[in-house]
Order: sequence, then structure tokens, then C-alpha cells
Amino acid sequence: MKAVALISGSGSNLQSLIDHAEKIDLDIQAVISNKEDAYGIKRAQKVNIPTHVLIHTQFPSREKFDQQLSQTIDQHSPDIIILAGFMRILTEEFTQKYAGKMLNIHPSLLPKFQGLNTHQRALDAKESEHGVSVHFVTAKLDGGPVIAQARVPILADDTVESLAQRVLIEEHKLFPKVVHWFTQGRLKLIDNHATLDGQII
Ligand code: NHR
Ligand code: GAR
Repeated sequence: MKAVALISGSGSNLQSLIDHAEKIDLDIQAVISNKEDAYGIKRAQKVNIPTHVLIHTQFPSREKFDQQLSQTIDQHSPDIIILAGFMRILTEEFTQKYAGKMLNIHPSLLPKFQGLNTHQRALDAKESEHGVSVHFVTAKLDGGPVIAQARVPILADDTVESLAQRVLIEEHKLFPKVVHWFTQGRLKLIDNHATLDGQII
């Protein structure tokens, strides 16, 4: 299945998808970054995946940025759009255009800690566990239907870095698994519910 991945940073989740691509029937046609120094661009180049850099600050509005993003995505006619550490909020128009075809990985146990700085906020809230969620992207920021989660303990001496590292290990396992459900046609967004094999998750 043809995919386009959107990134903003290191791209370790992108790397995990690249590493699993063949066995999950994923054909990553292009990687798009809104940051020109994102290390994920290099990861894509190493395996000859075409890359595009669209720097959001060079656009007069979110709408214009998203229009260019959409045009760039459509050049590759993907069946799935994967947000792998993509850090720009998308307009309602954009999310509606790709409804049911766009997945995001978010580093918290949604609905807890939507938005940014999730690891710091989980530590500040003295949570005993934390984790990662994969969800369908809708206009509602980090509010689209959750598909799957993985949990990790929070340890007494955790820092943002140690906790983020523990969560990332789970991210790298969970995302390919969920993407595989999608490429197999098992995972669908129906009436704003995530469904697996026709059952609401
Ligand atoms: N867009 C929509 N409409 N819906 C979602 O669910 C989205 C989305 C865009 C990105 C990822 C999300 C995350 O997993 C995501 C989900 C960026 C921000 C943010 O505040 C928040 C959540 C997410 C991504 N971005 C700032 C902005 O002004 C910029 C922050 C920065 O550049 O560091 O866009 O966490
Ligand atoms: C990951 O933890 C991902 O869940 C998170 O950023 C990190 C990206 O790492 N995503 C967000 O916060 C989305 N706003 P990576 O670039 O190494 O995959």
C-alpha cells in the first residue's frame, strides 16, 4: 500500500516503519518534513525514498501551508498518510480531505495529555504510568478515535529523557502493528469510530 510520511524531527518512528515496510506491505513513496534539518530526511535518503521540505514559516498562513502540503502529498497518490512525529497542527479542511486515511502516533495515554510536552506533564502529574497512542487524525487535535495504546511504568528517578526513551521503544513496536492492520484493510474509520475487522475498538 502506498504511503506518505510526515515528519518534523529525528524520524525514529519513520525508521521503524522503513525497517518493517516489506512485511507490513507498506510502500513509502515520500517523506515530507516541515523542518529542513530533520534527521528523518537523512533516514529517508539513505533508502532512496523521495523527500520534500516545506518550511511552514515560509507560508503566509496555515491554510496556504496545508494547501501546498496537500498538493505535495497528492503527487504520490497515497492510500495512507502517516504522521510520524509531525509537529504542525493541520487545518480542518486538510483533515477532512484525508479523513480515514491519516494516522498519528502520540506520546501519551490519550485522552490524557493531548498536545505538547507530554512526558514532562506526566511526570509533573505524578502519574504511575505513561505510554503511547495511535489514533486517526481528525480536526480535533489529538482527539480522533484511538486505535491502540501501549503502556510503560513511570519510575521514581525518571527524567523526561529516560521516560521518552522508554515510551519510544513501545512506539517503534506499536506503530508498524497498527499500520499493518490498515494495509490489510482491517482498520477503518466508520462514523468517527475506529473499527478493526468491522468491530468498534
Ligand atoms: N492536526 C489535527 N487537525 N488533528 C490532530 O489530531 C493532529 C494534527 C496535527 C498534528 C500531532 C500532535 C501530537 O501527536 C498532530 C495531531 C503538534 C502540536 C502543536 O501544538 C500539537 C499536537 C500535535 C502536533 N504544534 C504547534 C503548532 O502551532 C507547533 C509546535 C512546534 O513546532 O514545536 O502547530 O502531539
Ligand atoms: C515521538 O515520541 C512521537 O510520538 C512524538 O514525537 C516523537 C518523534 O520521534 N510525536 C509528537 O509529539 C507529535 N506531535 P521520532 O521523530 O524519533 O519518531
